[in-house]
Amino acid sequence: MKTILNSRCKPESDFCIFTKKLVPLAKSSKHTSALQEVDGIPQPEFISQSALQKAMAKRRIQPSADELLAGILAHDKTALSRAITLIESTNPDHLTKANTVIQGCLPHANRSVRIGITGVPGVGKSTFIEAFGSYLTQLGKKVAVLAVDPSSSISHGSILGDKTRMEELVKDENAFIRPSASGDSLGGVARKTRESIILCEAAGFDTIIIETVGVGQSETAVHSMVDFFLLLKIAGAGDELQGIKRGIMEMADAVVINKADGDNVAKAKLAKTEFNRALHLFPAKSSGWTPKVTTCSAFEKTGIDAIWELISDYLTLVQSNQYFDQRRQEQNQYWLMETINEQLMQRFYHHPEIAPLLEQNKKAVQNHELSPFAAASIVLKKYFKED
Ligand SMILES: Nc1nc2c(ncn2[C@@H]2O[C@H](COP(=O)(O)OP(=O)(O)OP(=O)(O)O)[C@@H](O)[C@H]2O)c(=O)[nH]1
Ligand SMILES: [Mg+2]
Repeated sequence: MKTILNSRCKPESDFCIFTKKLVPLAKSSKHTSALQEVDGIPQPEFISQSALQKAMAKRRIQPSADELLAGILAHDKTALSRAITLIESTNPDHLTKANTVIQGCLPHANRSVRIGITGVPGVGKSTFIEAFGSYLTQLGKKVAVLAVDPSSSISHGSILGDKTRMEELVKDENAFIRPSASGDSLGGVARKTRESIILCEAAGFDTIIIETVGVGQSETAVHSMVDFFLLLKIAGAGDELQGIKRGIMEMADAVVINKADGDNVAKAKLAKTEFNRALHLFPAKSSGWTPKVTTCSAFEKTGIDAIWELISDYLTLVQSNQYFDQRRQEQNQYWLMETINEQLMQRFYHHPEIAPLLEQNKKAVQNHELSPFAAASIVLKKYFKED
C-alpha cells in the first residue's frame, strides 16, 4: 500500500500527505522561494470521476418532504435521520417542510411504548440502555433511543459521546440512536424530541427510549412524553433518599438500583428495601399502578429481563384501565399548550422593539422609578400595539 501511495507523490512536492514526509526545498526543482505557492495535492487516481460526481450531486440534492416521508414509511433509517435533522433545524424554510413530514407521519405514529430513563451522571444510563435495548431487540422489538439534554449544546450531547458505550446497539439493525437536539431552551429541545418520537414510530420503531440526565426541569419534560418513567439509582451508604428531588420519586413508575454486582449486591438489596418503604409514603398514582423497586447490573446484564417484565405488567394494567390512552391525550394537550407558550415567549423576547424596551424598563424598576406592574404594562402594551 505504502509503495503505491508513494508512487503517486509528485517528486517536486514540498510535502507529501501520504507519507507525511517533507521533501527538502533544495531538492524541489520548481520552488525556490517560500513566497511561491506549492503545488496542490494531486487528485488520487483511484477515485473514479463519475462516482465522485454522482456522490457530489447526491449530497447537493435535498430530498423533498414527500421523499422523506416515503423513506420513513419504508423504515429507512437514513430518511429518518435526515427528517430529524430537518426538525432540529432553525431555518424557517425547513420548518414548513418538517411540519409536512410530521403531519404525514402522524397517522402511522402512536403505536409504541415510550419509556423515559433518568438518573444522575455516572449512574449507568448509557450502559443500561445498551443492555436493555439489546435485550429488547433480541425479543424482536425495534428500539429507538432519543434524548432530552438541554446542556448538550455545550457538551455536544451525552448520547453522542455515549455511542461508544452503546457499541452493540449502534450496530444493531433494529436500533436507532439519536443524540439530543441542541437549543437554548428546554422547551425547544423537548419539543424536537417529541416530534422525533412521532417520526421514529412512523419508521416502525415500537419501543422508544428517552434518556435525560435530569438537569433543571428536563425530567418533567421527559415524563410528559412517555408512558413509563424509570429512575436509575445506585446504592449508597444507607442514605438513599437524601438528595433525591421529591418530584422525581413521584414521577417514577420504577426505581431501578443499578450496579448490583460484586461487592455492591448487598448494598443494592438494602437500598431496594429502603426505596420500597419510601415509595409507600407517596400518594397512589392515578394510573392505579404501584411503583416497583428492583435491582440490576447493566454491566453484567443481570436483572434486565425482570425490568421488561415489570414494564409489561404496567402496560397490561394501563391498557386495560384506559389510563394509557387517557394519559397520551393529556400529554398531547400539554404539548399543544407548551408549544404555544414557547413560541409566544420566543416571539415576545426576540422582538426587535421589545428587547431594548424591556431592558429600559428593567432599569426603571431597579431605580424605583416604576413598579414592576407598571413596567410590565408598558412593555406588553407596546407588544400588543395598545399604546
Ligand atoms: N460495576 C458496574 N459498573 C457499571 C454498571 N453500569 C455502568 N457502570 C459503569 O459506570 C460508569 C458510568 O456509566 P455510564 O453508562 O456512562 O453512566 P451514565 O449515567 O450514562 O453517565 P452520563 O452519560 O455521564 O450521565 C461506567 O464506567 C460504567 O462502566 C454496572 O451495572 N455495574
Ligand atoms: Mg450516558
